[in-house]
Amino acid sequence: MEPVIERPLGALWQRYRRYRGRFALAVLMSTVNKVADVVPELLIGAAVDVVVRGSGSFVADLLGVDSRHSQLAWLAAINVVVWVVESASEYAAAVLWRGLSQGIEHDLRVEAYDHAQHLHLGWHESRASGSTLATLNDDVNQLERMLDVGLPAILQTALNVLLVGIVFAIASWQLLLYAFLPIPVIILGSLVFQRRLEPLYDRVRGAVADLSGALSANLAGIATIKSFTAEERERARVEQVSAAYRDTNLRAIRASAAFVPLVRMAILAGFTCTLLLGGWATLDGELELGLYSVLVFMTQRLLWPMTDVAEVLDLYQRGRASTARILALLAEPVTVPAGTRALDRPVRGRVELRGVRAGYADGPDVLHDLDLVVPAGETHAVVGSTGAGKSSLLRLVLRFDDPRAGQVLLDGTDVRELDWDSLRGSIGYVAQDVYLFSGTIAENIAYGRPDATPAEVRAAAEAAAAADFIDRLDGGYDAWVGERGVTLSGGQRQRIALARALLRDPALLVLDEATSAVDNETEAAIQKSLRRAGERCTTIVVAHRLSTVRHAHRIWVLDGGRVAEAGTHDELVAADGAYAALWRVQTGEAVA
Ligand code: TTP
Ligand code: MG
Repeated sequence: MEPVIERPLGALWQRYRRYRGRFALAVLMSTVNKVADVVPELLIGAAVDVVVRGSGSFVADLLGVDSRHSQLAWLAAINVVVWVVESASEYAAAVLWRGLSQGIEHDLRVEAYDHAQHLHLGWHESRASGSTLATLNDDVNQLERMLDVGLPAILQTALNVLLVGIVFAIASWQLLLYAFLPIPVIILGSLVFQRRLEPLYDRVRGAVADLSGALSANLAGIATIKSFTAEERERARVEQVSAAYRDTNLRAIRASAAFVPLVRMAILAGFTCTLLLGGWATLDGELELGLYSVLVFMTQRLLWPMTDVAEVLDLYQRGRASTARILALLAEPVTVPAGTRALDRPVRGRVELRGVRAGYADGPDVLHDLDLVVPAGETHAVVGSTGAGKSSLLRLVLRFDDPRAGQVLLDGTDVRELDWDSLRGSIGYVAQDVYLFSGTIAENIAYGRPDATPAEVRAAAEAAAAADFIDRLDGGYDAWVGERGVTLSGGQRQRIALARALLRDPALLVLDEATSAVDNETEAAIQKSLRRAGERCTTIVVAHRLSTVRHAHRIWVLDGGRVAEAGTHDELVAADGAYAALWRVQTGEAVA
């Protein structure tokens, strides 16, 4: 269940106190800008007033200047100053708002990413692929648009209403009423529209997700599509998903496009009232001509920006929803938190499982009441049929998951009490599905020890029987490895991963099918160097190929999440149990 954020924008406001000063400054600059923006219209009215009334004009009263020419000169000078202020404040406001939104966007993205990478593996595995990415990427961008475009627009519209309202109120209460009549209608209409559009936009967002999901899944599986000559079928499928997106989008656009004409009608009503009733009042001598012209201009300025209200509300709502999603990610509890104890150095690597019961999410137990000890310095193997729980066992040692019952101990301390450096920092791990980063071979090998010297990187590569093929690569250790290691063969990838684990010189080496993809000869070479490495560290090896594990100090045979038997290779063969049967099949002495 995702945490629910009740008031996302309030929560954002609380979270980013440090931006409040900059926010206040941006609001101030927008306000100055808006005021300076309104003044030229007042100046037009004043100019008309000067021409019509001469020495009795408003300007004459204010400045005590009689001549019309110098009155107009004064107005022109004021106008220049106001324009300069307007331009300068416009620039300052743009820079401030942009900086504010970029800053918050950056902080939030980095914080959310960092939080996500501390959430436990099961959390990531249980979410639809891409949805975390969507939050870190699309939602953060959406928030930026709200802060950068939406918020200043809301502020400007509000200021507009306020300033124009003041001018109208001074001029005539009646006209204020007429000119402002459309505003509640427009706002109410926007809200109603928003409510009607919301489900349509939801469907559009759903269709976008479907479309990008289909596209990325197909591109990832392009080799499979080709091998089954399924291009036609996939084209039809993408066409269908894309058509669904087009249609939902069209529906939303049709509905939303009706809004602007409606707003225009409301504006027309307000404008006509001001034009006509204001004009009549001027003719009757109740309103100065200068003021009348100001009011007509002002009605325009007041009402036209209102056509954007729906769009701004839309931005606001999307921004709000995105903020809620990002904050929900940030509020996700860390269920596998690091302990605080450090192990005594050097770490010896003794592993013990005591009565361990474990499983995934809400699923059944996959490990049942498991007891297992790997004394420091020994090499133990875990074998068993596929799905027996071998990888699950290793995941517990690395504490990717916590057991449902029982304890996992490293050097006699419960792994839940250890800090990450003591636990994972002592382990060299090669996962069953090797992951390489895009970068050079040397960078990949040195991933766990970025300060390693080239000589150390080379030694690790040699220990993993990778040095020969790396030397033959174009560029050697500087050869580029593509995303997920695409430029290398399966066996080459495994050996890079093994070198990466060995370079850390770990107290505990954990290998999950680490040599399953290399040929027998290379495997024998790796075995030899592993035995040398194994003199310094404890090793747990999972393998299907039993020749890989026959020299282990002890072999644990798992069956259905339980230890079926355990012993040395010779003991197990002599016991003539499950292991012996497997051994006979693999050596060709028996047919399964
Ligand atoms: P594993 O521990 O992955 O089995 P294994 O490593 O022994 O198998 P293989 O030789 O093929 O590598 O899985 C044990 C059970 O746990 C299996 O029924 C699948 C289940 N499981 C999950 O439900 N979620 C997971 O993330 C994993 C890794 C396994
Ligand atoms: Mg496995």
